[in-house]
Amino acid sequence: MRISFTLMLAVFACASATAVSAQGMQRDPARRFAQTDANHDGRVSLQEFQASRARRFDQLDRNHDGFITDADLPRFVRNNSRWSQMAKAMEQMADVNHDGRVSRDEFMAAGQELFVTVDVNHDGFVDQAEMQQARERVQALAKH
Ligand SMILES: [Ca+2]
Ligand SMILES: [Ca+2]
Ligand SMILES: [Ca+2]
Repeated sequence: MRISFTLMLAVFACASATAVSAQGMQRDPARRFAQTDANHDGRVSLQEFQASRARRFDQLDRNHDGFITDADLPRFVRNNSRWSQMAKAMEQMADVNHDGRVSRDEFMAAGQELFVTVDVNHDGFVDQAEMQQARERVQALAKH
């Protein structure tokens, strides 16, 4: 199975979102969108997207050493061979300098690439429909 870089990132983002909702927070995708849309204009700019990714990095870097490594992956990801395979492949692709861990800069650069992919009509903003489309692509992927 071949998976594109950006879809992989989306899967990883989705997995971490699931981890967050497993902790009883941010269950509702519409609410999650509203939280990312900081100025509440109904669309997410790159700036808003990256601000939310910066927060996500802090969530993912569970041992707070400034890098995302296997050790930071939630147990449900590590225990699921498909998820962990995807997460590892994502890490390898985001790990631009190949030091075996994903730094904040590498994570943010990967986020920029993800934003461009999700912004299907290339107007510089991601709206709810585009977000939904991205979610469906990830869900379809996870079923294979
Ligand atoms: Ca906005
Ligand atoms: Ca690295
Ligand atoms: Ca757009």
